[in-house]
Amino acid sequence: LLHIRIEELCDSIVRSHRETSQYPVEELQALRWKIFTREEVQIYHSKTVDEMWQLCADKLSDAVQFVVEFAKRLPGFRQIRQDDQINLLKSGSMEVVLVRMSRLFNTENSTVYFDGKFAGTEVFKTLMCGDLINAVFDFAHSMCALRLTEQQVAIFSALVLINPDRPGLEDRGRVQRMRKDIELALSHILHREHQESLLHRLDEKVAMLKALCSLHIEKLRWFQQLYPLTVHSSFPPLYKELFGSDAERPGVSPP
Ligand code: 4D8
Repeated sequence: LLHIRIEELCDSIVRSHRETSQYPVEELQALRWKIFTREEVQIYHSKTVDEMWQLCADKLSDAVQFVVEFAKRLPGFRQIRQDDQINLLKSGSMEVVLVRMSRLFNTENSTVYFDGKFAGTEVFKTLMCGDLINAVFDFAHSMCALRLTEQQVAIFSALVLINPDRPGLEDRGRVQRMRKDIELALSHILHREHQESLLHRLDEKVAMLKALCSLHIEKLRWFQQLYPLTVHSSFPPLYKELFGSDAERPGVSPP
């Protein structure tokens, strides 16, 4: 009986992932030859720092929107208190975006699908955060090396999001219970495929994700100091809501 329940949970998580993954895997294979030309890369280089940040914040915000939808479709997520749901998304949505990025990463030429074609690190030069971009690309390489199946990516994404260790959770117990089930689902599929060794390697990825997200926030703080008005007037509200400083975050008015 427990077996059937875990199977059902796996299927449900995979379905949520598939329905919100933006690009089906089959479609991705067909896109791999589309790479930015030198002339097109020049267009990105001719943008100003704040124009390029604006473009990336918009793209990232779109990707986050799909992760929010993924979360909402996970069995049990809607039963979590709303403030805890927001907390989990604030701390985990960027991490899931980066996990998802590995599906759109071509290790043969170190490019990622961005703005309609495959882009190398040079496309992001004008962001002025080479260290973040290099670290994100390194992470994508190391994720791809694990050769996860779509099912494994789906369940790992759920695991990243449903994390009872996030600071500030009000009802940690509920998140813990949901987490336990996802852990069971993950060990169930890994056991079935004789890939228990992946468990340890995925733990390493969780640590890398944490570091990448702090770096992203640090870069945003830096950018916001230089271009407060761009962030204030032009960045997507969802991006500000999830990653912005308190001053930029709407809805938390004093009593
Ligand atoms: O499916 O939504 O089309 C990255 C952003 C991916 C950041 C996006 C990005 C993705 C992080 C733009 C800027 C990953 C897909 C496209 C846009 C995730 C970097 C590259 C989605 C998967 C690939 C393809 C810069 C999409 C890390 C950091 C952010 C700043 C605002 C400077």
